[in-house]
Amino acid sequence: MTTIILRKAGLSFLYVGCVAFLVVILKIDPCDASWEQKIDERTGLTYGTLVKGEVPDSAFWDYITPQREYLRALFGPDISTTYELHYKECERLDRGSSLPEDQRILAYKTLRRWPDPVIIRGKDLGEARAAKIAELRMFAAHLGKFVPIPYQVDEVTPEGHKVLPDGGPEANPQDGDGIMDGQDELVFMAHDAGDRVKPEQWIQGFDLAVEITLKDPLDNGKAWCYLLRFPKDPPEPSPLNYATYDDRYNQHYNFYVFSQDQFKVHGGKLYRQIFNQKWKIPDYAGGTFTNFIDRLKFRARVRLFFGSVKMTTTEDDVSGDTLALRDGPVRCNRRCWGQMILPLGVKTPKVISDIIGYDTMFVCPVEISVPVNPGLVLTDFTMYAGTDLNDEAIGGYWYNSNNLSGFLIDGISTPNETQMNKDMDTWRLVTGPWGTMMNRSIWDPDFMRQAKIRIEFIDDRTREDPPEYYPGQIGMAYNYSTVDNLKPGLYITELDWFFIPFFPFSPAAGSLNMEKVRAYLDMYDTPLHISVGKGWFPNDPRPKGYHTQKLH
Ligand SMILES: [Ca+2]
Ligand SMILES: [Ca+2]
Ligand SMILES: [Ca+2]
Ligand SMILES: [Ca+2]
Repeated sequence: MTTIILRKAGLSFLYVGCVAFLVVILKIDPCDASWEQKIDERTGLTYGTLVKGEVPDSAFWDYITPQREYLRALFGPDISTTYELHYKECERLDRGSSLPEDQRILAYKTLRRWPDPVIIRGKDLGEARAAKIAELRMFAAHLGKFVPIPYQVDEVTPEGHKVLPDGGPEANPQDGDGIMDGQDELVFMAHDAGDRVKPEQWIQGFDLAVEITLKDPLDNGKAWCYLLRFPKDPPEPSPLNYATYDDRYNQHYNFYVFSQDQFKVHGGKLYRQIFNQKWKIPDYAGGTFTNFIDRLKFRARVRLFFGSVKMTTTEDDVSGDTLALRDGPVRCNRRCWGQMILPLGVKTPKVISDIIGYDTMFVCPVEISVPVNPGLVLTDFTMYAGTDLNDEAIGGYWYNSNNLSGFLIDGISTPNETQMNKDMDTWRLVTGPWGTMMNRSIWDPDFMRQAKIRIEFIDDRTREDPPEYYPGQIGMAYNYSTVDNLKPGLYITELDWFFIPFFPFSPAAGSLNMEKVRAYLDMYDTPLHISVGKGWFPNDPRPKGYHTQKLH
């Protein structure tokens, strides 16, 4: 019976786990209300307030404001974001300035890539391999200044486990050795690379310099940055912090997007779940800082014993919280657990998943390990996962790779919408004055072979889909998967949320800026080339989870 063991799997597979333990089928009863007045020590708010999502967001501004002030102080009043810095450098290229006036600049940055994180393993770092991580710093030349850039080294154990040292009950700082080993990862953003210079003309005190060159294979644009080692008194690193997690309010702060995740109470206990209930995009990223979603929905219908037993579960039936964190300046890896709460106290195995935030995106490797075929019990399961929007999204447009003319989000279903092409898409996107959210799913080919997946778009406020904060479905797009029998094996799928800054919204269907969409697809499909002196190797920007870290 209990033959499915879900280890380190991701969100959407949470529901598979319930099958294994389904011995009793009852309607799940919401907790009694006595918990509502209980006070959460970390916020001073009542459980009732937190569960309703009435959570302040001012800490986001405490996080972002000093960073924008730092950039203004460094580069002048018209640059308060890395986006403005990047496009100022791109404008320089558009003007055709190719000969730097400053003799110390050997070549201008010509790389136009914006979203890509750059991930280089220690084994590829030349002389910096085996360096003490604490002695390393990264710099780049921007607008005539040699400045520290955000970077982090994420250590990995020789067995392939991530070191997540920055908090949570399963933090494992003892597993890192402080040395840049072959499997450790140096991480920074491509947009932070700059002009080519000789570091010794700009800064003193280092005894080792590794010049890292990035090249876009599509247009040969290049940019450079420098990994320097300071045996004594290394200079202050950059104060920029592109992604972080605030456990008090269960909020993710990324430079270009704010996320509020759900609180949930099960059995009188408060959990900080990983399901989003608010996305807000600030004005300096092209949004209005208005929440445009109802919630992230992960739902499953399971049929057991040749269809004689049916059960529906939702994201509300899940307990879960943070296990461990690696909260660096460039990315924040939050490892969470989740568990279905079933009637009579029956619990499914814990599912573990990594959510990795960067400045404009969240990437989530979804891993499922099925050691034994559950077919004896499970007849089939249907799973749908997607984001329902709210009234603020009305007036926006929805697009995907198979429906490029787009649909108006107005809570009213049209024949065009119901008869759309429902084939699997490679990306989808919602955009409005409040900002832009693009999703990409990269499915495990072995899962794809066994599942029937189609894409649904429901924009109909009369079709309620509880539980939800706002009754009715508004611009709700989701994957609808049906699986009869899942063969034993490890399945790895990636779910991504991209928040494209200043995606030009115009209130007309079909006016999609494909260049900005493609930039986020190119990140994985045409990865940057990297050199640290001799030869080129490809960037490896895709996120790794628990198993994928080991497989690489
Ligand atoms: Ca190490
Ligand atoms: Ca951080
Ligand atoms: Ca519509
Ligand atoms: Ca709704």
